[in-house]
Amino acid sequence: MLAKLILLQLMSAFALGQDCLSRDYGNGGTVCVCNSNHCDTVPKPKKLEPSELLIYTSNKAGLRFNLEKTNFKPCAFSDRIVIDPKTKYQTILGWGGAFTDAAGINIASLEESLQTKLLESYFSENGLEYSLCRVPIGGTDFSVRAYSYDDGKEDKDLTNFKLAEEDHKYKIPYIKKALELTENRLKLFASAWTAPKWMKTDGQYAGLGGSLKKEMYQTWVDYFIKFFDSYKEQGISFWGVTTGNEPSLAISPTNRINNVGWGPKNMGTWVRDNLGPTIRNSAYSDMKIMILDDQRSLLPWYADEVLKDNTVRKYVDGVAVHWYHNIWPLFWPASVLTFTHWHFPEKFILATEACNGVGEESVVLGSWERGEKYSYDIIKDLQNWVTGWIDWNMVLDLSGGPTYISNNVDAPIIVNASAGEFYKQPMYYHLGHFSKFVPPNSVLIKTSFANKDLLTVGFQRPDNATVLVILNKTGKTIPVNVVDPNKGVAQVEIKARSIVTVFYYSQNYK
Ligand SMILES: *[C@@H]1O[C@H](CO)[C@@H](O)[C@H](O)[C@H]1NC(C)=O
Ligand SMILES: *[C@@H]1O[C@H](CO)[C@@H](O)[C@H](O)[C@H]1NC(C)=O
Ligand SMILES: CC(=O)N[C@H]1CO[C@H](CO)[C@@H](O)[C@@H]1O
Repeated sequence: MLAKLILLQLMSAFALGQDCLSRDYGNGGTVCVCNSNHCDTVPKPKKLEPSELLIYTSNKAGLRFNLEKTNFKPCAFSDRIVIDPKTKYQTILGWGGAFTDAAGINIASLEESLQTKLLESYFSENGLEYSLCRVPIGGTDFSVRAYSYDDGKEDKDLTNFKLAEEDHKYKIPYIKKALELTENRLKLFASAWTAPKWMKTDGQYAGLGGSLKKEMYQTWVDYFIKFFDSYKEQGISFWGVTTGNEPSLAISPTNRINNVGWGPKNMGTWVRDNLGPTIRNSAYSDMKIMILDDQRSLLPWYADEVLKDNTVRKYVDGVAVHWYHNIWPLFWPASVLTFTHWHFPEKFILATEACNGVGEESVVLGSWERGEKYSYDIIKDLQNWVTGWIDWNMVLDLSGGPTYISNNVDAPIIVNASAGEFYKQPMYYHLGHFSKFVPPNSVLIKTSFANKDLLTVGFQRPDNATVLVILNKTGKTIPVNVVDPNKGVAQVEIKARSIVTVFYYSQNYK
């Protein structure tokens, strides 16, 4: 009888997607363990009655996408979140992470059924439904060696250009799996770290002041096109490209990350004379071109300088920003993103890289605080016109690698290959509270809320569902009233130290 009861409880937990196999490493939170027999999932929201709304909660105490249901009622209370579906802001492009060599190496270290569970955790209908991912053009600091696709002597015609072993073993197979799992809805954008040494002024992958030789401006774009051609041959096409990862690294005397340095003036010239016209006249003419791909602290200045030339402005679609202002949070408020939006309202702003563990302990298993840092940053970005948020390495090992320059950091999924397990960190759930419920083409809507202890952001989805994501970093549970002028009022309890997604269909839903 007892066994039957437990079984029943287990079954209902599974149906609700509450099947986290919890483990506490003593770091202020828990991970969910996935092994060859088990991995927690989160189903898509089901059809609802017009008056119903769903509340998904993950919290420090161990809930993961815990589902509760409540109803709108026709009267109002105080302390409320008021939805204003008529006031609309930016349209969402997507959510995701990066297919680095390190991610692929860690996926490959698992047996095949566990590899599938891992990719499903990010991409399937029962996972986070990632929609927009980054693919490095060649190696990054999260590779096991420094390389480009055309190493050796100068080769201006790129006759020796060739994808690396890493592409064939660690990127292409998993990108194809992800495309399959999303029924090809997954969009990809590419970012290059370093050019071949012979294209660079310093003849190195990561030297101080290393930039592109002027006579290589076109060759570097031809190299991008060869990369797109090579991936196309493998059945993989790209939605976008950035001007290159973190051009400002080249001004740091201690930098060890392979890169190409760009000041805004030269970047503008290169986009105007080479990257822009070549892409627009290629087989990839619709590809989105993003500038910067670097720290928020360079805004609004850097974008102002690059885009002040109208020809450059015509070629560019968006501005890509990284999250490492979180290391100096006071100095670079998210409002610089809004200034950039005001200066160039037709350009989208996309957050293209983020991770915890820089300059601190690399991997902290179960850290709820690191999850909160993700959702806090996402909400602040969204409140300042950002259209999507892309994580860094999707998967790392227990040491936060591999990385050939020992630049170890944290990731939302950590693999323990010897145990045949992987661990879903709180960061995975914090990002998932957005990616799972806010598909591309959702639009930000206004939400007004007086309670300073909660951060809130609201969306209208293309299917006319309304989604609210609410972060409570306080140690107290906060009851709130969700007020929709067309629906009524629903009471929702926002648990202590939690991230909550509220989901319901608006009156326009058919
Ligand atoms: C990883 O797996 C090994 C082998 O089972 C085990 O000894 C070790 O404790 C695991 N590490 C963590 C952090 O769980
Ligand atoms: C969403 O609302 C719009 C406007 O009322 C309507 O035209 C559209 O058919 C609705 N879509 C769905 C999926 O209900
Ligand atoms: C959004 C947010 O972080 N709100 C609050 C969460 O709780 C802490 C501790 O009480 C507050 O300092 C934050 O302002």
